[in-house]
Amino acid sequence: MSRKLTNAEPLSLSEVKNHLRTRVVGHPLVYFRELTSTNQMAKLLAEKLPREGTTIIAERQTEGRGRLNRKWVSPSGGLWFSIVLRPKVQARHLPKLTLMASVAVAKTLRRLYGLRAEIKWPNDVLVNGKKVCGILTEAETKGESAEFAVVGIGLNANFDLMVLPKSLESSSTTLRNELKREIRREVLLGSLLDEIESLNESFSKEHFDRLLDQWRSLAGMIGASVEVRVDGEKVQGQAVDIDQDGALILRLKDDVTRTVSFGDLTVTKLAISR
Ligand code: BT5
Repeated sequence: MSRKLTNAEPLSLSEVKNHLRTRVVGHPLVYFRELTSTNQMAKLLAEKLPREGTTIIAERQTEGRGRLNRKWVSPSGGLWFSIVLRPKVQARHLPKLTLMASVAVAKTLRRLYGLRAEIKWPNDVLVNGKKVCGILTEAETKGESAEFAVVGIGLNANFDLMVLPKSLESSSTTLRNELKREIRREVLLGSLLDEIESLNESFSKEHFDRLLDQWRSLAGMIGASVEVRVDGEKVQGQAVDIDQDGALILRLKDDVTRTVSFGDLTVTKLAISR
């Protein structure tokens, strides 16, 4: 007996457009059957076109990338896309775009499918403790100001977990595996772009407090014991909060506080209740 592991039906752009209520994000919306990486293409276009909102989607990526040039596995049936944003904020605020995108993804997965999606600092969205989405923000800056940012979102949507390499099976999930059915990616993409447009409007007005509050209410690891790998060093402690810049605040042994701006986090013991 053979089970179809991926959905071969291409994304319908006209259906996405029917669901889209945005003025900026998703205009234009450009779809490719295959690309090396949507972030790579979005950066190329951002350098040539002055507009904000260009969104690149690929059915599959041959060189999908995570942070530190790690490989992002991107088979067909997933939702792999990148948005060009040009927020008029100082360059130091740009890392918070990743938080913004993670809020958009977690809120949308909760609203559309009733999934208990949780954010894991700094750039993951998890369902049932497993990674369903990763975010990669890359920016071009000029001195203190931001030229543009590309927010790349990878969401494991309509393919079976077995499509991913064995090494990722225990840490990852897909929407299809969680919901036991396929979803309309067009509806999901349209809703995500709507959410991102509205959060990006607040972002551009520097209403970061609202964003950080939403982030806190969706973050699963606050209060948990965690280990963060930062440049080869392992920092252990309790995740207490994030600061104004989106950096993680940890309480170490002896009540010492340490703030980390980037790293890979593993939850070692869940918080009892929040
Ligand atoms: C990320 O990096 O999680 C960011 C992923 C961003 C992907 C999107 S897709 C659209 C756009 N175009 C791109 O080229 N990239 C963006 P990081 O936190 O460094 O996690 C990378 C790690 O996640 C890998 O080393 C694997 O362990 C794991 N991984 C790879 N593919 C995965 C998948 N499909 N699902 C779950 N985990 C995966």
